[in-house]
Amino acid sequence: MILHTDVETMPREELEALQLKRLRATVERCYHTVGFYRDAMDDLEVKPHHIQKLDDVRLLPFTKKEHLRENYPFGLFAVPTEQVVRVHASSGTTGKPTVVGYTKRDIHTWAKLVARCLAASGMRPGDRLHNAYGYGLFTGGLGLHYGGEELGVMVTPMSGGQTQKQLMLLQDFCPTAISCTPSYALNLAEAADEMGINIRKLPLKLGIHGAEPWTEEMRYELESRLGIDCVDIYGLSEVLGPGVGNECIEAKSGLHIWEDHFLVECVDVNTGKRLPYGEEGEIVFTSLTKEAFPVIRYRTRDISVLDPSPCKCGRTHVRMQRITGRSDDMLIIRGVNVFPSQVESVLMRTETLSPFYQIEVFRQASLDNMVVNVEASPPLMEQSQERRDKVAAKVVRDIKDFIGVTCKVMIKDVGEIPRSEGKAVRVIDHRKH
Ligand code: DLL
Repeated sequence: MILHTDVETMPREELEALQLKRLRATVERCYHTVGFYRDAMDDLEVKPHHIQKLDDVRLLPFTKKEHLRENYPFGLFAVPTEQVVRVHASSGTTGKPTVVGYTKRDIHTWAKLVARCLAASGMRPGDRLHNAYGYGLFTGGLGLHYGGEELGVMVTPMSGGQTQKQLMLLQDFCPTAISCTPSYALNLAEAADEMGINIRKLPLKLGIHGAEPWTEEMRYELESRLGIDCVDIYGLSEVLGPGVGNECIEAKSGLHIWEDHFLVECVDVNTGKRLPYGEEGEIVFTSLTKEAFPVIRYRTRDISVLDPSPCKCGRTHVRMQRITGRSDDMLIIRGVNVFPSQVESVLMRTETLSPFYQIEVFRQASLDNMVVNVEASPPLMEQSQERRDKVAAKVVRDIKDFIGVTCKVMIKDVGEIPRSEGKAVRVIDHRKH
């Protein structure tokens, strides 16, 4: 393993001592510079000096997405705006976006953390990165871009879309790695097939995918279609952007959270109580080094499990299993909790289907109905309607067996499901309209 920094293998005791020092400084600063944090702590009668050990983080109030909205645009900044050199924003589906800011030092810290992610993914100085994450208010494009430059790789700032041009540059610039959402990687693989381009023959050897939930089955699909290794990268604008955690290429089993910069907890979605390692819950982060936009106990709504077991790569930072989904994307269908990623797993294990799918939810006669739209694979397209009906019936049974919900499966023709250029829209919930 080639480490980007020694801190990645720091003994836990030392790492935790560093975290405590940084936690105390962050809480002290938030209390004295951000009215929202001071009020929230005063309400709970917690003062910065109450934080004596790491576990005392539990005493602190949670921060939620709505708090960011209420303080739009710059109300949670902990430095004067003159010291902020960059803002990003995540588009809310309704109303105002949530805005985050970075000082010069934050931008540098971010670049170093993304460089660490790229190194953990297997990239080295001298490699070439084709960056197909969107540039703009979204953190993906610029986040990966600065990280690549920091590591010393040649970055192509391609952004999303223009799929044919992407394929041309993949052939001409010979990148060794591509960064984009997994759904866009799939879109590229399909377009390459259509254009008769064999990506497997190119020097490309690595895909760095995240920004949306994806499954092991999707990893397998992408790895085999593109002939590369694929690793998971995680982050969210409120906490940093990409670069909060990354899988290591050695184990490809869970994302190492860079704990020298983020204190991570897993809590019960309903009660907010801390869960022991190994139990599934909502991931919560406290930033330890952010200057412009520190967060205290930010509720991500991302559902996962923390795994402290030693990793074969030698890194000591805790691993977060792949995100199952967001609590707000979880569908409750007649009392059964369903994440789109669970449906994805079932679909992708069905050979006669293609990996393009979308879920629709309706309410009819006060009952929830889930319809899974999925495309036929090209060979199934050639076959009779009867054969398609049989495949659909099998998927209905598999979804009932694995997820416990009864749904309808509609097998569509190739090209009927919209292709993603960034974060795929997996669910259309007609109950919300
Ligand atoms: O998606 C940052 C990012 C860019 C991460 C590029 C990785 C690569 P936001 O737009 O704020 O930031 O969305 C954050 O996306 O809370 C998760 O729900 C989801 N997400 C991000 N990474 C993953 C992942 C960027 N690896 C939200 N697996 C997060 C599953 C992910 N979901």
